[in-house]
Amino acid sequence: MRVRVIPILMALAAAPALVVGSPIIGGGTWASWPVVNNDNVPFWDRVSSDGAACNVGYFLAGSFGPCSNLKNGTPASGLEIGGENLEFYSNNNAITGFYLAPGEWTFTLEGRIAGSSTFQVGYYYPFGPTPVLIPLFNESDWKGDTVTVASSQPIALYLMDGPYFFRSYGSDLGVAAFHNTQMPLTFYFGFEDRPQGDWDMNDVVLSAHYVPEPSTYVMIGAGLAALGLMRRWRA
Ligand SMILES: [Ca+2]
Ligand SMILES: [Ca+2]
Ligand SMILES: [Ca+2]
Repeated sequence: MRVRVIPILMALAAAPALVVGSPIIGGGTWASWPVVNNDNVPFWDRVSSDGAACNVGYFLAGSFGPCSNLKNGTPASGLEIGGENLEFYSNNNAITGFYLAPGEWTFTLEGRIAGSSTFQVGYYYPFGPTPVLIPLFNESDWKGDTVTVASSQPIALYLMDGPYFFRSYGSDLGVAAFHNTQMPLTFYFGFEDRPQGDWDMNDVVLSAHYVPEPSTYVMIGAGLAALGLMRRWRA
């Protein structure tokens, strides 16, 4: 019997990823990395007013810059996390709404490229009765600064700069989501900051590490305990 139980235990050990699936939820799917060439396909691969190789795709994959609106605290070479392993979230290459699954999200400020000294980026509860904006970072924060959010509800992301406002779910869409297939619980978010802007999505870039909410582990723990009882009962 032990021979048959061990594979089940191994499957349960891998269960957090299986139970959760993608914690980026909305009307899209993960699409493989395109040619990054400023041709408007997909939606974030636009000519940036910051320079010839300055949209969020260049920032993530490499060959980023030189970009005229590079702010202090933004890496001049981008993140260089490898285009071949990247995917982006969309519906048929179009900008697509999404929110983030409940759990623990640790956000890191990776790029401050907004042509502004007054931006604020943060999160809100997209299904709450009252939209409350909770800031994560602003112009006084630096690349590498982190904030951890533990939420039992889904959250969505926003960027606000004076009268300009974009969010990841609902109307005013202006946020793109990415991940590296080699790092299944790490995500990247690129923001646009102007309705009449260039849609290069490089104006603020966050990375985020996700830990599923504790109830997921409670369920898995209960499953493991039940298996342990089964093994004892059968022995
Ligand atoms: Ca393209
Ligand atoms: Ca822009
Ligand atoms: Ca920009």
